[in-house]
This record gives sequence, C-alpha cells and structure tokens, in this order.
Amino acid sequence: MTARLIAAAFVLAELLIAPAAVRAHAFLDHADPAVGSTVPAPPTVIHLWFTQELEPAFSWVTVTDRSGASVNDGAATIDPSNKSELTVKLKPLSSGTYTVKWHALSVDTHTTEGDFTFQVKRG
Ligand SMILES: [Cu+2]
Repeated sequence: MTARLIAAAFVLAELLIAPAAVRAHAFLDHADPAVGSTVPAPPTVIHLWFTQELEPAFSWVTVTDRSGASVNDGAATIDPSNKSELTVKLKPLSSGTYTVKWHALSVDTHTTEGDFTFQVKRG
C-alpha cells in the first residue's frame, strides 16, 4: 500500500464511523421555507424538521426581521404526531430578509442550535 492509499483508507473508515455520532443529536434536516431560499409570498408559518425527536419544553425558534424585531406569532410547537418537527407561526411579513434561530433539546438530552435566513421577495 502506498501512503496515499493508507490515508484514503483512514478517511473511508472515519466516514463509516462518524455518521453514528452525528445522528445522536438533533440537527436541522430541512425547513420550509428552505434554508437560504427566496420565496415570492410571505409564509404564515415556518416548519423545521430535525434529525431526531425533540423535547417540546426546551426547544424553541425565534424569527427576526432585519432590525432584530421578532416576527414570531407565539412560541414554536411540536407536532404530536411527529416530534421531530417544530412549527412556528409568523406575524404578517413584508419583503425582506428574515433570520430563523433554533435551539433544540433532543430526547437524548443533547442541545443543539443553529440559524439560517430566508428572503421574502414579492414577484
Ligand atoms: Cu445527542
């Protein structure tokens, strides 16, 4: 084996082992509106789907406009039939960029957090 082949073998081994650890926490899988997207009509709710079920009492989402003002209409809720989905209602949005910050406590008691933006641009 050349050194390059040995290095490649180690990288492959890490790829095979790492996903199990990554899956142990609740990370954002996808969202609607999608992460980084531009939407033509203001959404009235945002859905966030995570890679693991969440603890409702310790998981939250804040949505802010460019000035930092909250546009949440109430707290985020968890769908009882799908505990890996957080939904947050929104006040009426105008055109602009919005930041979604999320904080999740997964059922395995690990916390994760992150943020993303989306843009409302009427066509
Ligand atoms: Cu975890």
